Amino acid sequence: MRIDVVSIFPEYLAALDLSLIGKARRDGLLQLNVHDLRDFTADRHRTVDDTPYGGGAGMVMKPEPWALALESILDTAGSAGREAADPVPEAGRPVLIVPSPAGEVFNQALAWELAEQDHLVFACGRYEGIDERVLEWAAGSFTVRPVSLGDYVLNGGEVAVLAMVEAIGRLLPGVVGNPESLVEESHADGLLEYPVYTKPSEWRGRDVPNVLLSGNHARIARYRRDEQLRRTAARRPDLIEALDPAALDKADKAA
Ligand code: 6GU
Repeated sequence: MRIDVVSIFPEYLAALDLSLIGKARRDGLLQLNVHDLRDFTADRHRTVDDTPYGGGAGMVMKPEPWALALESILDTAGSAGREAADPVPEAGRPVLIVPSPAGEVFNQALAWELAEQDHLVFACGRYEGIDERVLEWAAGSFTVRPVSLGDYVLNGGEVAVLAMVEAIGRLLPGVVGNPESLVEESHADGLLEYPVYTKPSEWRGRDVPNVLLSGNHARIARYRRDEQLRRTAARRPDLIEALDPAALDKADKAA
């Protein structure tokens, strides 16, 4: 997969050199390019923002640097054998993800969907956001998706991109050593994960639940499933409401 990130703070994205995602890059599973939006300005001050039409607080990102940055990415994108004037079929277009508290909410299902794409481009806005015409214009060559991490406000898209690239990157084939861990984890089955314990079996007066020491795999699986349901009902009742009744077994329903 190829990922491009455009930001006025490219240093923010340095964390993507670390850990699992950094290794995926070095292994060639993920090609990640970070671009400085100011490299696409033409004035002495490298200006990327201006005051909003209609008034109001804060500044808005100017459209032209964004268009030049996105065009330079398209120029180097997988258009092998295609003439520049040819329309790009919808399915083969890069996806332009615009982090914004006004976007659709990012979740595990969207992470899986984006992990199946060939090319993602993240446009990190700052201030009050990017001139809306950039998104309209970009829809001619990208599938444009404004995406939010949740109902709170960050100062810019960079931290959201770190979260999304990590969530997406770990789903790429070969990135996580044991793919089984992707199937068992939180949200894969619509429930939160069960609690986990390691040695020692008694620690500061607290015992590991006895069933986990029993060696009885059926009882352990039942205990874990019950804990998932209990936790999810307590912390995320919205997830219980959203469960497909067919996903519940007989013992679940009794609980
Ligand atoms: Cl994706 N961007 C910004 N600026 N704020 C957010 C967000 C994204 N998600 C939640 N708050």
